[in-house]
Amino acid sequence: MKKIIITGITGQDGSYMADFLLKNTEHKIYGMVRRSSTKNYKNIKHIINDPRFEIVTGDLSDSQSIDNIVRDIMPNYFINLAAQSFVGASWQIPEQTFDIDAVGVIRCLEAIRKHTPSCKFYNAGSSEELGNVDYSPQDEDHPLKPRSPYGAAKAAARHIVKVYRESYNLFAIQGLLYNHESPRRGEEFVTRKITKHVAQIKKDLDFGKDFIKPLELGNIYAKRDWSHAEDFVEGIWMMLNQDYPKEYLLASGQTHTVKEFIDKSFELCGINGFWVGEGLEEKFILKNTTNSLYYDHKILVKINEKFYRPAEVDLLLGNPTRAQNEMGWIPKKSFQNIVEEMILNDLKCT
Ligand code: NDP
Ligand code: GDR
Repeated sequence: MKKIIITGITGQDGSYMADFLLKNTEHKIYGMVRRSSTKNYKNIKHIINDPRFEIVTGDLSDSQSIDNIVRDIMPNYFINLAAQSFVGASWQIPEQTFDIDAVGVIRCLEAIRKHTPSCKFYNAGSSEELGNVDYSPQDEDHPLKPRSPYGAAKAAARHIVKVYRESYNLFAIQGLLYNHESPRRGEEFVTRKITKHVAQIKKDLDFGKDFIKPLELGNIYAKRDWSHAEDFVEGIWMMLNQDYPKEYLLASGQTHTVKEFIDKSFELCGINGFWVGEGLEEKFILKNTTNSLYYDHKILVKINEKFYRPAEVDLLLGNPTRAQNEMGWIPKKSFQNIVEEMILNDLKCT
């Protein structure tokens, strides 16, 4: 039985990674949580009593805690999925973002180098490192051109992972992962924000509520390459189990605007509407299909400047051919499957 440390266990990817490893391996999983006044174990409540799962306390901003955890556990794998992961917030808290997402990676690498250099290390890289892209679809050779403090921190982490790999002969890699979503996605990310709100609108309409609160968004013309998080944790495990450390790009190979995601969400809820206006005045309006004056021309979506970013990444589209051909990675879930699963989940929850 091998020992695996997963950081970011309470988040989307960390919790799916733990599910995948508990199901498909015999290994013992140590999920690292940081201290908080209220426990946020929603994504891991179903595994908390599994005898092969154990919670350990640490924080990527605290080198001593990382060092102690690695020294005490002596893991065979260290999967670092913890981060200040919200791009939009990285302009408000740039120092903290860099400390966790870049310097935090040095803290992990140092602990591994000192205590267990044979441990395989994975760090969560991001398409945000590519930022203002030169060409599409992007591949593993695309230059790093970040547009946010978050992207810059992940790009710095990529360099330091390479430096430790080459200097100390560590199995240390940083995958290049495009957007991936699921019902466990945090509620401020655009996909979950949309599915949660559209599900609420659906319920309000079904129950004949008078006031429908519009969904307020920023740049709905941004294009993203969306996949399902479950497909990606499998890809991460494949990357970690090669004979030699090699970094791959994981993506769906398709791109969609935020607006297309909104349209698909309403369509799946059976709500008809139409777009009017431009720029800050653009709106999605309910089409009256019930002949009821009551619902006519209700605004379902509108633009709010406050959700625009100081610098935007307009288009992301990844080419996953290398991961597919060389590792045999085959993603299972389509764009339609993802939106459907998230909408159904939010209809149950809201
Ligand atoms: P989430 O935001 O869902 O999870 C982030 C996790 O990091 C949470 O468990 C959070 O804990 C933890 N964390 C934050 N700060 C610290 C800290 N100082 N010390 C220890 N833990 C901390 O992110 P995802 O699961 O979506 O993403 C996983 C990783 O992949 C991240 O590194 C992200 O940047 C990267 N990534 C994600 C992509 C995506 O589309 N999802 C795409 C590309 C990269 P808490 O619950 O206490 O806040
Ligand atoms: P992203 O994800 O920045 O790609 O980072 P997010 O869902 O936050 O934004 C995607 C796009 O939608 C636009 N957008 C809005 N975004 C949010 N959050 N809220 C809004 O109201 C809104 N309106 C429009 C954004 O401007 C953007 O263009 C995610 C994170 O998981 C990162 O950790 C990860 O590294 C990258 O994906 C790949």
